Amino acid sequence: MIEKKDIIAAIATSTVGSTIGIVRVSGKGCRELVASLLNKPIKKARYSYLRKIIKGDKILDEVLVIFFQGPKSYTGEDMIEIHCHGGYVNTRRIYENILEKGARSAHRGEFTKRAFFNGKLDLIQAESINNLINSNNSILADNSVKMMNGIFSRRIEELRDKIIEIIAYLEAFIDFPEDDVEEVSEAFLDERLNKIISDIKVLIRSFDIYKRLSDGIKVAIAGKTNVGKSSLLNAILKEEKAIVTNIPGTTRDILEHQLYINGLNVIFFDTAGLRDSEDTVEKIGIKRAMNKIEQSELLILMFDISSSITEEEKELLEKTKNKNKIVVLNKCDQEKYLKDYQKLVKDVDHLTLSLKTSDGFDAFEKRLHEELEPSNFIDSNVEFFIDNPRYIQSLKNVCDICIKIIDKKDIPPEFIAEDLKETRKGLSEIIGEVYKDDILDKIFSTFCIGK
Ligand SMILES: Nc1nc2c(ncn2[C@@H]2O[C@H](COP(=O)(O)OP(=O)(O)OP(=O)(O)O)[C@@H](O)[C@H]2O)c(=O)[nH]1
Ligand SMILES: [Mg+2]
Repeated sequence: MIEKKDIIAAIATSTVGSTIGIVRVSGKGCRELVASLLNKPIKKARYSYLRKIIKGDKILDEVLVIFFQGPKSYTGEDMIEIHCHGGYVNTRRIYENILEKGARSAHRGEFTKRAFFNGKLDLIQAESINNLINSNNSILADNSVKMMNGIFSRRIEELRDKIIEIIAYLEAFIDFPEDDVEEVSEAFLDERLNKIISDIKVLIRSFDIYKRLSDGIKVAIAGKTNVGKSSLLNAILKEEKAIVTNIPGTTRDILEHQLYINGLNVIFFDTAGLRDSEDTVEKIGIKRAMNKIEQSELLILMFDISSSITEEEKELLEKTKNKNKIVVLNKCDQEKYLKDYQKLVKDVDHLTLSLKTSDGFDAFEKRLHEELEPSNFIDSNVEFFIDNPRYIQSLKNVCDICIKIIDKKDIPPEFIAEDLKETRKGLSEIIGEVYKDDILDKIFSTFCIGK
């Protein structure tokens, strides 16, 4: 639990290289505490005052001070934000002066924890704020904003209300069996519970979208040795990241590089060129390349039209026939075998390219961006997706209990009601209506100080 009477303070912005620093103060009496540093009262709430921070006869900084009167504040209690000039020393000394006046350093996530205890947000919303701050692409950020605005909380409340309704029917029968209260039929129970189970399964499945987006969309670049895979990676990244030489077998292990495309976190894998090799290290590299090709969500399959078709290339094309891929005929500046390759890939949509002259690269990049449209990875019917394993575990437990009730026939209604109360508790724990202190501590310890 929190010490409600404490006034807490924290620097909410980065102290390195930022032009503005924000010091947050929260708790009853914070207005008077900060005013004592300004030698002037802070009269109005939600009003920005330009004030000097004074220590003895010295001016420390000229700052903007905003007072938020509880409950209309982030934490739900009186709060002050001081916007000072940035930099480590300046922000830090203003913060330390606040501590000297009697505030204490806030713990990680303590502002949000207070907001939670003061009913300003539920646990899902609190965690979404943290997810928003930590999101590594704009789709995850958009999802966090939806969660912050309660889209998932409402879904959980609906599920909880459906369960409460069933419990109410069961209890009416348990409490007043002689009063003509109709018994809850198995069919009725099965229908209601099956609906709850299917709603939960949709939610659980949506977590896959999160995993995919947060881990990154995997794109493998593959082909025989020397086709220009590493050259293509460098061209995509617009940086000389991978070693390029005319020696076949230059890339021996998988090179991994990350890029944001269309707001998606995309991981490119440059793989070892495929050829029949006796070299132990190269053989391992080729095996790894094959695994990466299998795991990738998009494959860039490259051919070198300046050299003749190999058996490995024919095999690779066959093996990847069902894969989502972009087929590239590279080295069109030396198109000696163009006709052979065009014949080989006649049934597959393909692009011709020269990484030497950059001919065709714009078209390739356009195609790559089209393949990496977020709509290709997120079903348009998905309103939001679950972005936290904590919810998955709780939802699975609820689902399991519902399945158990359906599967076991002839259970007395008292037992069913008890089981359903467990599911209700599980859902309430997700929102934080009921909670355990250690779970809360664990959740808020992942937050930044000042949030
Ligand atoms: N003429 C010409 N040469 C190219 C083109 N693209 C790449 N190269 C050259 O082909 C050689 C091999 O390029 P890499 O990018 O190292 O090929 P790789 O597929 O990564 O090769 P491995 O790692 O050995 O499998 C280098 O000398 C490149 O400069 C192109 O479009 N035209
Ligand atoms: Mg290479």
